[in-house]
Amino acid sequence: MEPTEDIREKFGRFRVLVVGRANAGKTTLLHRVCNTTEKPEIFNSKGEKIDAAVVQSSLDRGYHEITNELVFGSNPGFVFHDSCGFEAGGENEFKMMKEFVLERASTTKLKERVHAIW
Ligand SMILES: Nc1nc2c(ncn2[C@@H]2O[C@H](COP(=O)(O)OP(=O)(O)OP(=O)(O)O)[C@@H](O)[C@H]2O)c(=O)[nH]1
Ligand SMILES: [Mg+2]
Repeated sequence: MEPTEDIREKFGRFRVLVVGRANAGKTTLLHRVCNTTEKPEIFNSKGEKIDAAVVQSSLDRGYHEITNELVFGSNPGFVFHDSCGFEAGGENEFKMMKEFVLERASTTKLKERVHAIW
């Protein structure tokens, strides 16, 4: 077996964190790369599915829980963490992102690690 296939088997799904300025188009980009207009399935950090209606109102406001996992049916091999954009002068979003990255960069479980930051 090729080494890359070997490691893919270990982490199962590729985990990507998306960060950037508020309103930059991060969420739109996720839909584009997955080539879909469908709504992603959203799971909380415990892996429990979240009711789409509950998150919709918060999605409209551009607020996203960084620990939530977004999975598009068209691309089940990818898990996305869609972070809340950084507003000028808003330190809180940046702080939450930093904490999340620090935790997920050091976890020994390859499955839970953030594999790429976009
Ligand atoms: N003109 C133009 N508008 C875009 C583009 N990408 C996204 N938009 C629009 O920009 C707005 C913000 O897009 P989002 O994808 O919600 O941006 P976001 O980075 O997820 O925003 P936050 O989650 O609030 O930080 C929406 O109204 C999009 O329709 C683009 O490439 N060109
Ligand atoms: Mg967004």
